[in-house]
This record gives sequence, structure tokens and C-alpha cells, in this order.
Amino acid sequence: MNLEDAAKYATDLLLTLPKKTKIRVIGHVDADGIASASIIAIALMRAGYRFHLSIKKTEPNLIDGLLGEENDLIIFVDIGSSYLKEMKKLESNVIVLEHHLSNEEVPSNVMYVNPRLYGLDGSREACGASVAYAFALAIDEENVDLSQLAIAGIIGDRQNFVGYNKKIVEDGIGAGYVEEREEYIFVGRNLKDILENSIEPYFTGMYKKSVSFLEELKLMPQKKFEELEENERKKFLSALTLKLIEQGVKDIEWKKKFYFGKYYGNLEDITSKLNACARLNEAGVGVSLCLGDKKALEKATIIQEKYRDEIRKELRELEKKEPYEKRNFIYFYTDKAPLGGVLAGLALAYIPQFNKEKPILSLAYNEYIDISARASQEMVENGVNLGKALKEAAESVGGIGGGHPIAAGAKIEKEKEEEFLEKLDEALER
Ligand SMILES: [Mn+2]
Repeated sequence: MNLEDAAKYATDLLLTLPKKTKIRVIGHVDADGIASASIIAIALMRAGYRFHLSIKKTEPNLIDGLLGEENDLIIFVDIGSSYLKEMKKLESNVIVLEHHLSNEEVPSNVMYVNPRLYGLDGSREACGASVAYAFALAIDEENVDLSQLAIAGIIGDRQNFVGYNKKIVEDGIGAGYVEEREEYIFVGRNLKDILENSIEPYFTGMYKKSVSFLEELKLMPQKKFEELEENERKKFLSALTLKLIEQGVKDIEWKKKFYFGKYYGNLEDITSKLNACARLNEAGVGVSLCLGDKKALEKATIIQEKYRDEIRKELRELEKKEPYEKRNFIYFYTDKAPLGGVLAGLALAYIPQFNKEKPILSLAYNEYIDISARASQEMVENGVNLGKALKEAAESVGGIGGGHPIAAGAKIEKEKEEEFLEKLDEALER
């Protein structure tokens, strides 16, 4: 059996139900989760079903929260792998469309569709939105336009366009809904804005000296990137390359392959909007955006700007800080828990004193300590597995943890901080 067959079986379960059926959809609160849930929502609407959709965090009482509801079918998408056993408690049939790892037994009321069961790498070759797309396509081949949203999910989870994900792009392009274009990453922005506000890449110190930087190059700050003469563009990009090399950045790319969706425009930008909506507790706006609501697009643009402002503000603070260092990782504290992972990744990539060729952790004090960890691709290739290490270290001090080799998280009691950091150092040593 392959992923498509499994998706087909799952849709058989759905399509035997009458249209009046009460269907519950639960998605995960990130860009992939919102894209996934939206794909399911659109496919259900088109098939004439009514449903109730929520975007949820991974939280201990998620299943208990559904017990009082009367549902005929519950569809979990991009979430659910860690609740399989508990789903026995649900009285309805359940379809789980997932790509996260699980070792739990699947109860008899649950149909579990996960690319990992069919020889695909669930961290690179298929994400939640990919599985949702397979499901939507099995309902009706006309749903091929939803490849646009699937691509947003793939970008959101930073997966590759290989395996099943490759098929999705080919579907989208083949049906005329997706276009691939190589473009400079700075198109549409003026030079001052690029220097001061770009996040990927992030230029350290530039918020104070962008104008003098451009004066030295004899370039007009307000000129748009695409208005530069060829020699000016070369001059600008070589100066920026030099700047990033000074920051210790390894992967420098000024041109990139972008996917454009017929309904959505630049899908990387849509992903960034969905991500901002997820992080700033506005997942509903993200879903409406995917459903094609024009007002939601305006709102999401504002949310995206707000989110980027917050990140830049925090990065400017981090520039002034020194991280703490253990043998096998470095760490820093932040009071912005939802931004922890993003900040760790960006600091690792762009802020010199945070790039010690070791994994990096952010610690945020709440009721508990929320921990986010990031590694580079290179570290993962050399054997680092943050998901495994954080799970082991967190569980050894009574907390929870897990994730992917390159990005993971944990939650521990405040008084366990030192012990956790020691255990993690040991786990990463191995
Ligand atoms: Mn996902």
C-alpha cells in the first residue's frame, strides 16, 4: 500500500457518511497545520459536508476536550500522532492525517494515515498538508488546485520538494495552478528597507547604519532593488555578501526558486502569513486566508508585519547579548516564548556570537520553562538529533520533549533547569 491508497481508504470511511453528518476537524497551530486543515475544509465543503474546525496546540487535555461533543467523525490533521492511544476514549470514528512520528498503538476506531508507514520520510518528503492533499485528491481529482495550499504547508515545515511533495508540485504545475519562477529575494523592496528589515538574511547592526552603508556604495536608499542598473546590483550584492561572510553566514543566496499559486500569489509569502497568524493566536485569520477571503488577506498582512516587527526587535536585543555555553550546545533566555524557536534559528544563522557550530536553545520562563532548540543541516548530517536528545533529557526530569533532528522543543518544571541542561549535554555528547 502507498500513501495514496491509504488516503483512499480513509476517504471511503468519509464518503459512506450522509451529508448531514457532524464532522469535526482538528488542525495544528502552525503554517502546515493551518494549510492542512484548510485543505480538508475546502474538500469537505466541495463534497457537500458540514464541519466544525479548530486549530489547536499540542496540549495534554486535547482529547478530553472533545469528549462532550457529539461528532460522527473526527479528522485530525498535522496533529494526533501523540494522542493515538488516548483516541480510544472518543466515541466516534477518527481519521488521523499525520506525518509526525508515533510508536503508539492505533485503536480500532482510528484510521491512521502517515507517510512514514509507506516508506516516505515524514520530515522531508510529506508533511501534514501533503497528506491532507492526498486525502482531498482521493475525494475528487478536481481538488488538484489545493496543491497550492499543500505547497504552503511544505514550505512551512521546511520540507524538501522530494518524494510525495515532488508529485504535489508536478500536479500543481501540470494543472496550471502553480508556477515556478527564479527571482531575486529582494524584489519589490527599496535598499534601505532591505538592509534594515530583512530577516532572512538578517544584517546585524544595519538598523543604525543602513544610510551610511549605502552612501559608501553611492546608492540611493529609496531606490527599489529591481530599479538598480546591473553594475549597481552587483555592487550592492557583493557588499552584502561580504557583510554576511563577516557575520559567519555560510549559505548565501540572492536568487531563489519561488512557487506562485494562481489564487494565492507567492506561496512563500502566504506561508509566512500563515505562520505569523499561528504564532500570534490568529489561526482563524489564516484559515480564512486559505479559504480565499479578501479581508483575511488584509488582516493577515498586518499580522505578518507585526510578527516581523517583534522578531526584529528581539534580534536587535540578541545582538547585544552573549549566549551561555555548555560543552555540546549554547543557550539564551527570552521572555517571548512563542518566538523562541524562530529566534534560536535566526541567531544561529546570522548573529556571530551565537554561531559556535553547536546546537542552540532558547529558554522562556512561564508557568514552566518552554525550551526550543535548533541545529544546522550540517550538524544533523554529523549525527545531531535534537528531537531525540530533548525528549530523553526532558523526560528524565519529568518534563516532555520531542520534535525533529533539526528543530525540537521541551517543557520542564522551573526547578529542573540545571538538571535538564546537564542531561541534555550528556545526551548530545552521545
Ligand atoms: Mn506539519
